[in-house]
Amino acid sequence: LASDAQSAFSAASDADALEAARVEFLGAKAGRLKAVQKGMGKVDKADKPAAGQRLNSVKQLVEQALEAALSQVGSGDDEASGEAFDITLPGVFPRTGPLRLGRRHPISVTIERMKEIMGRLGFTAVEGPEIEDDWHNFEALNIPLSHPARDPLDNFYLSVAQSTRDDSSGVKSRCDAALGPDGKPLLLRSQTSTVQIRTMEATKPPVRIVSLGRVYRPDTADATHYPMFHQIEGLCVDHGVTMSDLKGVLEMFWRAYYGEDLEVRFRPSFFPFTEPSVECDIWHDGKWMEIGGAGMVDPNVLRSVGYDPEEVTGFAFGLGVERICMRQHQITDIRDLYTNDVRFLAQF
Ligand code: FA5
Repeated sequence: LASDAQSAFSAASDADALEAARVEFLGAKAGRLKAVQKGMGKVDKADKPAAGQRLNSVKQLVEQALEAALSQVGSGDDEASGEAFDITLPGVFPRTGPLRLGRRHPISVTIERMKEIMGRLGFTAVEGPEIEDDWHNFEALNIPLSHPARDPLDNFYLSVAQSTRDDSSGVKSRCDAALGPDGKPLLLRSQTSTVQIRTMEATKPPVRIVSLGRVYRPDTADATHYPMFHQIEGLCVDHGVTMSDLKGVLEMFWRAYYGEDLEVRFRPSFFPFTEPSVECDIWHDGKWMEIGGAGMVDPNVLRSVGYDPEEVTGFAFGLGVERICMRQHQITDIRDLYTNDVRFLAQF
């Protein structure tokens, strides 16, 4: 087998022929060496170590012969034959196959694009933590203790698991709620509105920020829902900010993002942290798809961060990044974005 391989490799006059010979002898599925390897199962137990050693040394010989032939083909006789070497030809990778370039995930591209557009509208990008405390996810956002949004069924609360060994009864495990410095439960943030609070606590008005990041909810996955998704949050607080500023900014954002006039509708809605509140839908796949909420920042929220609602007013919005990306690329199922099938992802 080794001498067959040596003759085949040295007879190969170009890279294609050498690759064909490599597949014949070293191919991972149907190579001749593989066939011998498969036959090892039938060898008597007593003969196995010797047969294994023999197989390894044959494999080494075949690989060395390939190496030598590769350097021959690689060194190329182009100069000798007078042919010019064309550096624009695709590379030949006899053993690995062509190397494929990776690309950025459509959600990452969407996020960068949104940041850039909002930046042009004067909004600075800021970030906030994904593990949040009760104050920033609920309390400061005017979400009282009794509000259903705090329900453990609607949030991923964190817990700390502890195992202790005790002489009489062995290992004991217990699971306790993970608590923040205020003694209240910590959770994975369920909305990026938390960043509104963190920003206002740290800065005096005027404020004009945008925040893009992951949020988590125990929603059952379907065509438009996923338990982890991204939101884009916008906040603008200043003297005399009105609802028409909100509509104007959102309309400019749509137009810049989609490069067209979009069918958008605003519906009256309710959020504890905005008053009045609206829900925003866009026309997608033959029906209205909800993409986010918005409204005028509730005076209680302004007070909770030490702002005076008599002095300043503000608007805020929070939109689902996946849904905006789906509308752009005509993606009909959000789950496709997270199955990590490269055949799907390579299309963007
Ligand atoms: C909120 O999260 C509010 N914080 C938005 C807001 C911000 C209102 C500021 C007012 C002022 P809502 O729960 O409706 O709102 O979520 C906003 C958007 O996130 C939805 O419209 C939808 O586009 C997206 N979304 C919600 N749940 C999911 C999910 N499970 N999977 C994918 N996208 C989702």
